[in-house]
Amino acid sequence: MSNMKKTSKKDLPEIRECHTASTGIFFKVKKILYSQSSAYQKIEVIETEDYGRVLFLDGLVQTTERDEFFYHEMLVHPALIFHPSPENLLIIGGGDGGALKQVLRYAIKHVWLVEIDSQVLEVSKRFFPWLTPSLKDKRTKLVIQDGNDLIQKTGEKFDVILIDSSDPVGPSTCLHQSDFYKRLKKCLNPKGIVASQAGSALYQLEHLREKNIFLKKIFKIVRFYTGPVPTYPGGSWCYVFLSDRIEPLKNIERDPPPGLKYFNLDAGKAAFALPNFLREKLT
Ligand code: AG3
Repeated sequence: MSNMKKTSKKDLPEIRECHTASTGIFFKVKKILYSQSSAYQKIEVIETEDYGRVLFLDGLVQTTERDEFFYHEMLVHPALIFHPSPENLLIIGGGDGGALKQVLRYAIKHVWLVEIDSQVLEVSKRFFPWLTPSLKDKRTKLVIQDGNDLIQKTGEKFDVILIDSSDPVGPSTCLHQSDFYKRLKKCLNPKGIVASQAGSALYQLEHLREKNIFLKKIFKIVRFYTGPVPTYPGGSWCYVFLSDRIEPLKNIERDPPPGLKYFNLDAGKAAFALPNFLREKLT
């Protein structure tokens, strides 16, 4: 959890996310731009020297101005370049608009963004305006609802579903559980792909191992991939690509769109090559 600490009178205060009882990341706070609790969580936006604006939810770093593209591009582009015809998409979470911005680079028909906390959307519009114009795109259907609830009730089928959740705590807890993925599968077209953020390669290894076990019971193809996110715990982040029909890397259906800062085909291929310690846990 983050906490503000005044180190000395001359120093700027610090905000930190603890990864364990003895490690974590801190940022010197140039300015507190926003700090309020919504019905679901504590929302903080801080202006920092090195990472620009940083969004915290319940003390966990979600989005920084400087490195959000590492995460959002890796979450979105693998699913979008390997799907044969992505037309109807769903993003669960992602109220900062970062994943949506990447999705809208493709000629898709519709994308639903389902965010549980309207206050996250409002805060993002105000403090991360370069991520949020996509909320106004004609193809975007914005729904303020619990994603878990929506997928139980909707009759809609999707080609690609992206899970842009937080850690398995607070409002995101259910988005990491087996029942959620079972329901998700019912909303997926036969050639559908789910890509989900899956957690820290270093600190959430046991959780990843368990996730792999239950996901393999639900989807025929379960492929974890990784990428760096400098401000997330451990710096090395995991994602999971799920499908019954589509094997990643087999058919590249389209080139990634121009103008990306992180993702390209080689970076995409490399991401699926797991280091030994992950391979051991996830096979
Ligand atoms: N979703 C993944 C955030 C996980 C970060 N965890 C942490 N800092 N402990 C990011 C949402 C941004 N769209």
